[in-house]
Amino acid sequence: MEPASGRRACLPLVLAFSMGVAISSTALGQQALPETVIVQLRPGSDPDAVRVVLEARHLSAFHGRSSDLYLFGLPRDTRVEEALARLAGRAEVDYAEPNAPMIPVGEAGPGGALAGAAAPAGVVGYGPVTVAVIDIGTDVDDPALRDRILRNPAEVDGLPGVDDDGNGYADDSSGYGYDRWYPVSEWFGFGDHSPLPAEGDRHGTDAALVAAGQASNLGVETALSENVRILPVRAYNVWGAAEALDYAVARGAKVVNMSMETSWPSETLRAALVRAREAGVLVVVGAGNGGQELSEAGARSYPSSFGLDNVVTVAAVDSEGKLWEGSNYGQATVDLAAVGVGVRTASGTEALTGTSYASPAVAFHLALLAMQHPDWNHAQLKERLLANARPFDAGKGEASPTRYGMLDPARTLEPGAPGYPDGPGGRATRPGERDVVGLVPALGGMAKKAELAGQGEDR
Ligand SMILES: [Ca+2]
Repeated sequence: MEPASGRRACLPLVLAFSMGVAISSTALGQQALPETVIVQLRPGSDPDAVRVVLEARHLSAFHGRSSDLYLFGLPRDTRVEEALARLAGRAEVDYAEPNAPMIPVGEAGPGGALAGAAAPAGVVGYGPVTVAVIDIGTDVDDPALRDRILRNPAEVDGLPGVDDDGNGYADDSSGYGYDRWYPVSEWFGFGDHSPLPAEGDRHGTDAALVAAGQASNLGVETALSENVRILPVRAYNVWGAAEALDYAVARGAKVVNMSMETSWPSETLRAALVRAREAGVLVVVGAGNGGQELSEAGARSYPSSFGLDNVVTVAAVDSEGKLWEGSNYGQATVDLAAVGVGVRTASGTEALTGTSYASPAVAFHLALLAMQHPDWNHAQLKERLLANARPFDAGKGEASPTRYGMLDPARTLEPGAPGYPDGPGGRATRPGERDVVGLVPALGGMAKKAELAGQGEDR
């Protein structure tokens, strides 16, 4: 859990300049953007009634699968707490809450050795499977990633500013994005719906590279990673993250990675996670980098602490299988651990450490499982994943830092492994399908992967 850095504080300036918007930094500084509150109205209630109570100047209806959900922009002199107090007990309000920031599960400095393990033989399956990466921005043109991005052909060939495929989102050719001030930015006319990151910010790109199988902490080498499709969606607050979840489900994501967290138990976010569950979608989240126990009595981090059964919470261990000292842990809400120390991606230059990179490793393995078992839902995939976790060293003098242990990649993907049983349509190992899924010989390691990624530029 990293505090907002000086770099983030500079973002308004960066955005204004990068978008060519005619707002000087001074003007933007003086023009304080309004604080916002989320209000779920009871059915049939009039949002204007709430607008009057709050003296709100702006409102937005939720752009996803939820009715009667609105975001109100408050007058400059109204604090969020005061607005929520005004709404307490009103008949038309189901709930009201802050539009809390979602922040990346922070990364720590370099350290640790590269993880490595033999590839399991004969892992074949159908593809592709889509993994949505909800984060603070992803470079969809990264050389090692761009061939793995889920494209939207109608938008790729479409017109700027037009929703060419009629899915409700204009220009979503390579994912979608909600900017830091969304939807306030829409009110002021500088909203940006690209999935791209702020310049120099690699958090989402690196998470996406891990989820795409382009990293050193996965424990397996399989050409099936080419069948993982990454759908990047950018979000910075719970309103944006909730819309991002609905968007990911609508685009057919089977697995979602969120290396993000909020300290606020947002009902808006929880409801979107429940809608993902109804669609059979698993959401993998980092446990957080506070080095704390997440428990009923202790620290909370959401989505982890909601306790939803379609959420998989991941702690970080080093390549020796020892809990990383900065990782949050806890039997109550942390499901398993994966390698998240000294992670190298195919196009990054630094070794990365944090639960941000352990989480997408699990998302990657869930995508491979989903290829093997295309008819499995979130519960079946999760059961197989957790049944094959193995014990590991807590390093804190405690029995077990997670509920189920740590990811065992090869065992999890083994046909007939413990957990939800292979069904008649579950295992996709049949002669002749190698051509269908475009298998190539397993790659030899990170150097080879980087080489391949470089070649990809010419394809
Ligand atoms: Ca569209």
